[in-house]
Amino acid sequence: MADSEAWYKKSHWQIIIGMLLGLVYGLIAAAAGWSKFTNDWVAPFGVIFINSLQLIAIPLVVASLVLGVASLSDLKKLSRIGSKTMGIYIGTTAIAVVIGLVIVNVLQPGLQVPEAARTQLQEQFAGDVSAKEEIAADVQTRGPLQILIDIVPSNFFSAASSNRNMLQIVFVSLMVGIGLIQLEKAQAKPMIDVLESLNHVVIRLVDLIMLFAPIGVFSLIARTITDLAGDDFSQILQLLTALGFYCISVVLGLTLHVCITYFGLLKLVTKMPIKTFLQGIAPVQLVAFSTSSSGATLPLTMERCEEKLGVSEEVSSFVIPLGATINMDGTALYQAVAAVFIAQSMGMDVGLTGQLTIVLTAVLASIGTAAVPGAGIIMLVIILQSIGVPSSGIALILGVDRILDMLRTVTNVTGDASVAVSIASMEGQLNPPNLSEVTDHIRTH
Ligand code: DAS
Repeated sequence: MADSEAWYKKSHWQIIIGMLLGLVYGLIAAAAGWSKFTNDWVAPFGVIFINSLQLIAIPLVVASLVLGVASLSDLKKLSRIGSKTMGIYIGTTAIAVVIGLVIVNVLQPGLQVPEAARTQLQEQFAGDVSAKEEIAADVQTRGPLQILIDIVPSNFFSAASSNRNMLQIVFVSLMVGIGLIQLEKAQAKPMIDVLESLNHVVIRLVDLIMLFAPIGVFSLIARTITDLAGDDFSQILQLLTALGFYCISVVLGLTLHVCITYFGLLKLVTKMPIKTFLQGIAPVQLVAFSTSSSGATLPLTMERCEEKLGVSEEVSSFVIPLGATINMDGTALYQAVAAVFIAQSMGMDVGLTGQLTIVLTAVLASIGTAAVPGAGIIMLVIILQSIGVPSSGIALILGVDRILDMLRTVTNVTGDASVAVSIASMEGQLNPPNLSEVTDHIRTH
């Protein structure tokens, strides 16, 4: 883990430096009138980065969602623990999405985006927006249940041929995963082996794409600032203010979710003081923050839950790995906020149907999100496509994504740990070591 931790930490600073340099370059380019040079020689790298994120979304969904669902086959063995775990995981993720939607609809950070930027975004994504208009036009001529019909493709390959059919791809992946659960282990093994290998390849490709992130982020920020400042510099300040409101919305949502949902759950089903829980998982949260990877943090999450919080090995070894695979409340909440923020910044109204679609797709997407840095924004493509918002709109938020990735990963692992402690308590398998031992140990380490 040390190597990957060090690697992730290094990549954080590279992306943050790319973001700041993009801001500085954009301001200089705008003042020096380098707009054409920027569009010809800098902007393409941002487009390449966005395209690569959209490219990897489909294989990432198929591999990680099918495996995520197929991994539930263990539920049959541990049906009591399994069904409780799944119920709490799905429930807390749905609550996270609702908290995110409430905050982004109340604060409406996207409306802070200046008019010039809105126009620029709509022009920049004109192609995608026409797709949205096409879908909108269809909706007026179709029946009330057409949205359900559209989820079931008649041909998977035609569905996979376009990012616009993400819900169909999610549906087929779910069905394949459910089909695999029905098979005998020996029958399912060949396909699961292939999908596991594909999943490793895709996650490696995500890491490689993220290597390009500092350049991609630099290019996107540079182009946005240069184009914007063509009008006047106050637009830049307004756009940065809007992004600031967006970050505040995500952080507020994550904080509320941890305090309300997780602490509420612990209070409800365990006698463990919140302070003890936080002391027990503090190192886990630090590693999650520094790596942005639930996967890299997983071994430590299990160790701390077993040794410091008294979760039995049986519960910990089932609940926590499952959580790292399918339970990403921080990511789901962030995706709800980001999707509505991008829609607002383009002057698009998501509407109640769209918000309900976000709840469904964000919960499903969190099952399929890989536990690696940047996976959340790749899966955001699904949410945006499902509500007809141009997925290239992620260009707007990429500059601040890594900082939010660190925070949402902390929420993800905090959720896994709080559910593990709760399940252990419900199963009578929670034996917290003597509190003084815990505090003594922490004081001396
Ligand atoms: N970084 C992911 C994780 O490891 C979450 C995300 O990308 O949203 O949990």
